[in-house]
Amino acid sequence: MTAAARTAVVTGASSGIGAATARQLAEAGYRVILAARRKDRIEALAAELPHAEAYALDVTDRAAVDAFAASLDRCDVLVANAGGALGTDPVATADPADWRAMYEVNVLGVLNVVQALLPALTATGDGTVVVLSSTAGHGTYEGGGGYVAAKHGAHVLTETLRLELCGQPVRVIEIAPGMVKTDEFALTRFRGDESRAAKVYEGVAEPLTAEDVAETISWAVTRPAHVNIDLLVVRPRAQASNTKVHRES
Ligand code: 8X3
Repeated sequence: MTAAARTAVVTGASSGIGAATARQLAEAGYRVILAARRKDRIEALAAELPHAEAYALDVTDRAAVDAFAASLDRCDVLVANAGGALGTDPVATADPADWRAMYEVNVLGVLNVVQALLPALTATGDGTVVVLSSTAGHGTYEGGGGYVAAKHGAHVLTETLRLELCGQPVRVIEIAPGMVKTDEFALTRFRGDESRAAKVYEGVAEPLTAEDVAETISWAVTRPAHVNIDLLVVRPRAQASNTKVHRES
């Protein structure tokens, strides 16, 4: 098997951590399948990379995910990155529709791609699942509510999967980033309100970049097959916990 034949699927590959991961796995020699809803974006990125293809996919649509899986000739690595936050409303007043949407993409979206691709991952004899959770999957913060609950769900899914697959040739890796400044995460959370989105990073000297996180993913994936990085928590130096961030005034 040549290095180029090894295939990595990256969901949420149209921007941010997903796009940066697609780039880095392509540089590492993988054939990369970029999956995301925005076809124009993934097609443009795929055109820049060696051995890359774009596939328009909504991970919350199970029939579409099954059709996607059926279209693949192989899958060695799955990076389940698609996810996101909606709002920072307190539990007392948050919109249940936001909670439902966050559970759909952050938990059921991961479940869908894992279930659909697991047979192919196992068939390679050396498969790797990477789930992008978050530090929100390991502790809470005020206003985090629905996102924290969903990311805890993604963390639990990942831990459970690792237990259940023990003895099979599939590694299960969780990457939990803290504050990452990407083009869209905070903007989506605040529904396009640029000034609220900018405040998330205000005074923080160096939030993580999508490339910083992609490097951790690429590093974990490229360890020898017997080495499973169970959980990698990565934050900027200025962030000591979900609620302690150093801001320069
Ligand atoms: C993003 C980290 O702190 O916004 O997953 O929840 S946080």
